[in-house]
Amino acid sequence: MTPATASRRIRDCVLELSQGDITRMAADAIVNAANSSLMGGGGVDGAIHRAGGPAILDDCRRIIARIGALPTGQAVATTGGRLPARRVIHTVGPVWRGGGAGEPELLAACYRSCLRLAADEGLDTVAFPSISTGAFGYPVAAAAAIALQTVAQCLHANGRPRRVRFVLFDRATHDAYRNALDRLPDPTADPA
Ligand code: AR6
Repeated sequence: MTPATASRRIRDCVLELSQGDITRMAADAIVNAANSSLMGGGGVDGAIHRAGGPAILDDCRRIIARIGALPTGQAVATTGGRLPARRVIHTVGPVWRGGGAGEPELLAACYRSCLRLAADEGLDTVAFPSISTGAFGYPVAAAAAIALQTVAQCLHANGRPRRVRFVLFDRATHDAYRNALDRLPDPTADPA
């Protein structure tokens, strides 16, 4: 596995960053930044379906037949198909509409939903892309701060999964997450 470029220990867990292609990650689960249809798309969604093969879409079709559509902020899990990851956790990030339409809360809900599902399935290592900062237009510095704070709070509260890695595709996104990690408040500190 590619070495992490930065990391933070929280309880017995590790929160870490790397730059690269999430479809190559041999984690228990990788997260997909999907849309409510779960029928695939561009960006990381397209890459995951291409690399993982049709078994992922078959599972998505069964889920959509049951629930209709996946609401923003929620998450479901499918097989990883041919991916090195065993499972794919699909979540739907908010479309950026200027910040006044509940986007921060919905983005945080994505990360919480994915980590809750991972804990329910007993998955120890989870890799996230930068949800919503591509086609959905969420400004990356703001998204990075929410992503890392939310994951850090979950790890502090639950002590699992043991390892959470953000796999950031491009240099600018990686550097925004690196800055946000450097500024991450201590999750054990009392709020002022
Ligand atoms: N590995 C890691 N990150 C990637 C990869 C990859 N292989 N490919 C792209 N990214 P986006 P969104 C990064 O657009 O904004 C889709 O069509 C990308 O550079 O994939 O949540 C869905 O079907 C960016 O930093 O997701 C939805 O309709 C980040 O992943 C919609 O786009 C997220 O970009 C979701 O938009």
